[in-house]
Amino acid sequence: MKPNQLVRKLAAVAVLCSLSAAAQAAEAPVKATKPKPVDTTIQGEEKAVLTQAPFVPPPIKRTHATKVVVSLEVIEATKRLADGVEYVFWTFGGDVPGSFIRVREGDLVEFHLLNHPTSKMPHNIDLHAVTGPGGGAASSFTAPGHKSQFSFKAINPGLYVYHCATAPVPMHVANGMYGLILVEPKEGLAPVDREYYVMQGEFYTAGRFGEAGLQAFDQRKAEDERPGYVVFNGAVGSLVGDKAIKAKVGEKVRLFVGNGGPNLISSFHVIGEIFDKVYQEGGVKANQEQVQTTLVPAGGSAIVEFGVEVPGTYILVDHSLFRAFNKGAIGMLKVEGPENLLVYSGKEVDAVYLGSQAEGGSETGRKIIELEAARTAAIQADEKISGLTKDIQIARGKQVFMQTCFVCHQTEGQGIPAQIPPLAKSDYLMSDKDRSIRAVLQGLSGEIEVNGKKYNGTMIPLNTLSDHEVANVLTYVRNSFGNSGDAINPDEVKRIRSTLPKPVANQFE
Ligand code: HEC
Ligand SMILES: [Cu+2]
Repeated sequence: MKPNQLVRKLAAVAVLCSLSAAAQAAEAPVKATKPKPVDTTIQGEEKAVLTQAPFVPPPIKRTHATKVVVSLEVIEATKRLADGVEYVFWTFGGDVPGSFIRVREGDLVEFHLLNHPTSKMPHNIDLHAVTGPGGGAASSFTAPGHKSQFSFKAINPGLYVYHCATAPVPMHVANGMYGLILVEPKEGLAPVDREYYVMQGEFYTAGRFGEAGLQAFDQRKAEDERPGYVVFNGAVGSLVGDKAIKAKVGEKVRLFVGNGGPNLISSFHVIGEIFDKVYQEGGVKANQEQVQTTLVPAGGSAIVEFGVEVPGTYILVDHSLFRAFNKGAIGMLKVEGPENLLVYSGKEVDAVYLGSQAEGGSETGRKIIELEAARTAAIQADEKISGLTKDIQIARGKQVFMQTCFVCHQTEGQGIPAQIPPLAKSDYLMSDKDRSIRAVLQGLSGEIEVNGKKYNGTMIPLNTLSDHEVANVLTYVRNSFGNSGDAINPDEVKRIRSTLPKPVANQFE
């Protein structure tokens, strides 16, 4: 190091020391960090520019390594997943995917992870760019309303995924806790005209794709790898319509493509384009040319580059096509400029091709959801229709009866003398709704009296039936075999189920 560099470095250290001393004085006590050996390759210090998808921080012009301070805030926020559909996202920087971080090979990254005081969960970060146990996870574990700091040297260039690694890890990732960090090689990347950030991820919602309202995370669907949504950049329509990424004819486009998963591998494809170069799996070597579709592993990435020769709309998809057309994995690149009839002559048909997904975020989409909600409300308020609802329950309940109950109670509910009590014209059944619900959920044993006759047998608990099935089958028996009564609502079953002790077999779930 030259003497003037040394002076500059010492000055920077002095400024930092006074800064951190001031910060410590002003805020709650910070746990002491270990003294670090001095890295003489590092010159100066800068604050990382962080961007939200689809944007990427500018290329690094520096020709030396520096200390880069990254401050990333974890925020848990309810946001739009699709029109009329909301989800509680856990985010790095307020959005899914997390903020894009760009550093240079050899840089020293001082990482500050802040967990917003309104968070309900602790979080941390595992950056695949880190060489060290857990990729920073243990050093960055941060409770709500706290912040952590650790440093790492970006030894390996490449495009890396980062994600939360707090237990249960898959759930944190499924809620949107992933993003990309680019460690530019020392010599930089070849210049292009446009760079964009596209990251795929799946969401496991309780409701099906498009089901309106706030959607809860569904652990079972996540285990079964059956997402309701597969999307680019955190929501259906993030890259559609006026949110499409843009380029001009004759330009070269580079996409930094990530996949947060947590489960699915993406078959990334741009309809109407061929990737001139692919940096497979986010490495620094363009190791393949003229590629139609490239795989992006869960927890991995790829860099693709292509020139755009013809104006029009190019559709980004996961070429597992039901994900694209039925679960949201669609984006758009809009290219403007003069036609090039030598390369392509024809008309754009994307509006027809995309159907309703072309309307992402639009007025029409919202209107349809409002009208549908109004229709549902009107149906529920209409007595004629709610009467029909009871008939539907009875019909469904009959199916349950013929599968589950009739073996004992017999097809006409007549029971078996001295062994199985009748449900037909049963005073015991009709006199107590809650007791009949409990009989099905919990089973029934001990002496009972039905229509003046005593029974002392055992009915097994049928608690694997859903709330709807129990409500339907009891509505059926209460309105068949000479009985007539009101319907049983699944909510009543739910309420009673919640008061019962959990069956032994399920206690260790
Ligand atoms: C394995 C045989 C068996 C099955 C299956 C069974 N039950 Fe029962 N059920 C009984 C027995 C035995 C009793 C009497 C228990 C006692 O003596 O305490 C009973 C009692 C009842 C009673 C209270 C007595 C009455 O007659 O009103 C109701 C209500 C009832 N069962 C409903 C159902 C429904 C609904 C199903 C199907 C979801 C069902 N049971 C399935 C054997 C069965
Ligand atoms: Cu987390």
